[in-house]
Formats: sequence, structure tokens, C-alpha cells
Amino acid sequence: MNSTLVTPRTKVRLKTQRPPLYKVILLNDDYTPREFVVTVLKAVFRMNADQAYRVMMTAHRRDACVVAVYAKDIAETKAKEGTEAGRAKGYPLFFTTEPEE
Ligand code: TYC
Repeated sequence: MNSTLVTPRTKVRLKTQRPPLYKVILLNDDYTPREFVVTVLKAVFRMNADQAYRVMMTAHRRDACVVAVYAKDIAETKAKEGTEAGRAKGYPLFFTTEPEE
């Protein structure tokens, strides 16, 4: 019987697993009222009035604006909620998602 105690000399360092992040992107269109876009940004993305206005105006001027970055399922849910809020009012407001580099 071998009763020698062996103390391991190496430590197992677990790699921190971070979920891949996805951008939610707001696309411009010609029909959705500016104020409505701001309202949706405040409600769905918890932005204050100032942040929401800046994001809306960036999308308006440059055709698209990154709204926020989340784990994949949250990004997709929020994009769907924002798009659906516009659709419910008959507007073509659209949010999409894409993986962050
Ligand atoms: N371009 C729209 C207008 O002039 C406003 C708007 C801004 C719509 C941003 C969508 O993502 C958007 N009424």
C-alpha cells in the first residue's frame, strides 16, 4: 500500500468564459417620427432623453447607429421589441443585431 501524500505543484486556472457580445443597431427610415424613435429608445434601452435623442439623430444623419451591446439573446430580444413597437404603430422602424468584432 502506498500512502505517500502528493501535493500538486500546479494550479488549475479556469479561463473566464465571457458570452460573445452583439450590437443592436438602429436603422434610419423616412417615415417614423423622430419623437417616436426617442420614446422607443428610452423604453426599450433605458436611455435618458439626451442619450436617446443623440442616438436617434446619429441614425437619422448617418443611416444607422449602434444603440448598445449585449449578450446575443438579450440583443435579439431588444431589437425585436423595438421593431415591434414601431410595427404596432404602423411605422417601419427597424433594429437589427450583429456580432461585435
Ligand atoms: N428619419 C426619420 C424622420 O425624419 C426619423 C428617424 C430617425 C427614423 C432615426 C428612424 O432610426 C431612425 N422622421
